[in-house]
Amino acid sequence: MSDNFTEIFNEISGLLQKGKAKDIVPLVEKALEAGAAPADILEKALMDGMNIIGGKFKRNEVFVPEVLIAARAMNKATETLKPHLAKAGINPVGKAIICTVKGDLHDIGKNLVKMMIEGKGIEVEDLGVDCETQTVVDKIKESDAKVLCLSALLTTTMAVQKDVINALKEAGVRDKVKVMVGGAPVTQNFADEIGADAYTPDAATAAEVCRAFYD
Ligand code: B1M
Repeated sequence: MSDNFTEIFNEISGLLQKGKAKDIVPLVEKALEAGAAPADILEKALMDGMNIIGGKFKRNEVFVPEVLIAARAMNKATETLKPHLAKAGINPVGKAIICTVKGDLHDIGKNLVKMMIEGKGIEVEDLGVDCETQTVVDKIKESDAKVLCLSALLTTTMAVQKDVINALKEAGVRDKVKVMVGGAPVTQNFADEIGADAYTPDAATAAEVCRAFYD
């Protein structure tokens, strides 16, 4: 089925790599109208493009400005996809909180995790990027959210996930929430080590595991 869409997916991936935020939205809409599955557009077109840019960034073939404009195009395109991915969820079954931890500005993965969780019928409050540990603790104290999702993309900031868990313990609210961790450098071993309730490698699995906490 997705083979029918290979050409348009490649085109979308190419536009993302060039950071063509304006051009990418109509093409995503065109793919949707042609019957492409929103999850396939996400994975086979957008994430494909982002992975290619990521590889080039790693090899010093492109630099921060190119990555930033690609990221902007990715965010525009995922905004277009959002209602289609969220269709499955009707009335929220509960609430979750998400953020990228202090010191970390990467938000594309977090936004995808948020979107996929929303697609499972869970209301998600987004505390944004570079989020102070104390802000997270205060939010957990006042909120009835059942799940806290922490994203970290840097080897230096994954340790902040541990700080958040420790701060929740110190504030006496650790048992109020299930803590889910993720992000490229995070592993199951690390999650176990810091006492997180769940680790998932990608947004789709994160949404499934998160939903299971409400069932
Ligand atoms: Co950054 N950066 N970056 N960067 N950047 C990485 C992460 C890096 C691996 C690139 C590289 O060297 N190959 C590297 C980290 C190295 C390391 O620590 N080991 C790196 C670096 C070094 C840096 C800077 C230090 C660069 C510099 O300034 N010299 C700097 C740090 C800034 C900061 O945060 N303080 C920096 C800056 C940036 C930009 C601002 C230019 C931009 C971010 C723009 C934005 O997010 N709005 C950027 C980008 C885009 C990247 C890469 C290229 C792509 C990240 C991305 O969005 N991927 C990245 C290289 C790469 O990953 N290939 C890189 C797509 C996204 C869908 O995937 O975020 O992994 P990801 O999310 C996945 C999973 O990880 C998972 O689900 C998502 C979807 O399936 N997931 C979760 C994420 N959170 C989860 C939470 C969960 C569960 C799953 O549960 C709660």
